[in-house]
Amino acid sequence: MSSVTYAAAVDLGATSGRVILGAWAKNRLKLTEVHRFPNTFRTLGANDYWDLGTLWHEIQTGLRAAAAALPRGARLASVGVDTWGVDYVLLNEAGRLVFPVHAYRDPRTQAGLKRLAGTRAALERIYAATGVPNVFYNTSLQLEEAVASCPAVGDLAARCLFLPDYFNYLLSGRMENELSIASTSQLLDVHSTDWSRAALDYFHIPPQWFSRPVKAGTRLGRIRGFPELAGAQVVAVPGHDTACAYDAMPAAPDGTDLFISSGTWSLVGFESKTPVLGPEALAARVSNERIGDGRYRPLTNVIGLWLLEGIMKDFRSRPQDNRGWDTLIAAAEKLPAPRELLDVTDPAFANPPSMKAAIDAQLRRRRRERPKTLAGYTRLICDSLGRGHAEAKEAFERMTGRKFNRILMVGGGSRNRLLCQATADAAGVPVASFSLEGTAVGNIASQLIALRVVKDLRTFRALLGADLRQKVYSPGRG
Ligand code: LFR
Repeated sequence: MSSVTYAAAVDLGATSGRVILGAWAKNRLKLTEVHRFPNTFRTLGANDYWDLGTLWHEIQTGLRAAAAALPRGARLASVGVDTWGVDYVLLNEAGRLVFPVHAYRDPRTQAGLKRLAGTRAALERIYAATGVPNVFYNTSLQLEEAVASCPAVGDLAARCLFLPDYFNYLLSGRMENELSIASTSQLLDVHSTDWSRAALDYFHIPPQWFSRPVKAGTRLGRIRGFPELAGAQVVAVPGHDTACAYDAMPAAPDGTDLFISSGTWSLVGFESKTPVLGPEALAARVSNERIGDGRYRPLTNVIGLWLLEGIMKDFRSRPQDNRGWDTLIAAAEKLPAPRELLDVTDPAFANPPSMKAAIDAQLRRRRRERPKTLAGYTRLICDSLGRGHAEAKEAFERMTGRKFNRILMVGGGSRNRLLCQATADAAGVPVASFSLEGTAVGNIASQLIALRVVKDLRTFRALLGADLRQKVYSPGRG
């Protein structure tokens, strides 16, 4: 075997996708972004859809770019795909799409969401069975709506694959459901690694659409359709981007670190051998998602940079590049701290036609003044998210009796000084932010372990941590 192992991570986010080539040599990982592209859903009539053909085209382009970026004579050992959670594809036996692929922000689940929210006994039963709270984007609600609005889909579809599963299928020819992405659905049994019959029945979802999930690290076979990558293995890495991001964090092995993967969503959570369940966990919307090996990642989903990304559309003065962002953040830092913060749990922020209008409406309702400038909104949003992060930490400490001494932050938001500082101030503990492409690193880590180049995740984290730049934000500014 050559002393360098090359692995490609396909990492799809709701607003952008990337293909990253990883080179692992002498216990160090070097990443090269070989392709990046924007992603967005499209609205047709009353519904929102992903443009799957474009996504696949971009993945192909990215993998070819990865092949072209390999040094002469080198071979790609493997490929892995991760995406945002919950969204899925319905296929017939031959692998043909039998239903359009909706985007999770599609409002079609609102009726089901309210129905379940209004039936206390069912809400508690589904939470006890799956460990996942009632959130508008859940696959459970999406599939319930698909079956109810198009009953014929019950006959047409033979399989339900989550998006990473589907791209793995296109790459390898094998249809499998991977565990971490399956755990975002609200259909997996929280006490096993198989599906919850209670949840499938409640949402009227045909159980035969799913196969028993495989653990992350399963090799699916050799890549097909890419002569330039012949021989590369397709590995079912943790298909959920958040699972990958968590895997990449160089956490202390004693469990005293809280994790934030900060991107379009802020995913605040930790690793655990047991799920966090019960009435308080349900009220705090704790989602017991899974690590690729079957353990738990209890987390809460705080709305995240979606607020900031959303507000940008309403300002022509929005930043165009990194320098523009630096200037904006510096201007926001100079402003006085807002007296009142946003209620970031406001459902109006989920998918508004204008984020500024949605924020202004909340401020008006609460008789607060609105900021005058983009910097003012940026300050308000970052401070409000910081408080949201801190509240999630306090709730976890209350529920588990654990104490988190430090917050580790990866993802786009870890580069946002204002957000990191606001989080440290509100939470009262240091925030260590890593200049780390978290999702891609976790994706590649799983491949290296599957290839037996690295022993296990603990070893990977220790090696990575030794090599990583971090910036620590101490609490106390505010
Ligand atoms: C982040 C993420 C979150 C999930 C949300 C919707 O990209 O995967 O973990 O809750 O997208 O799928």
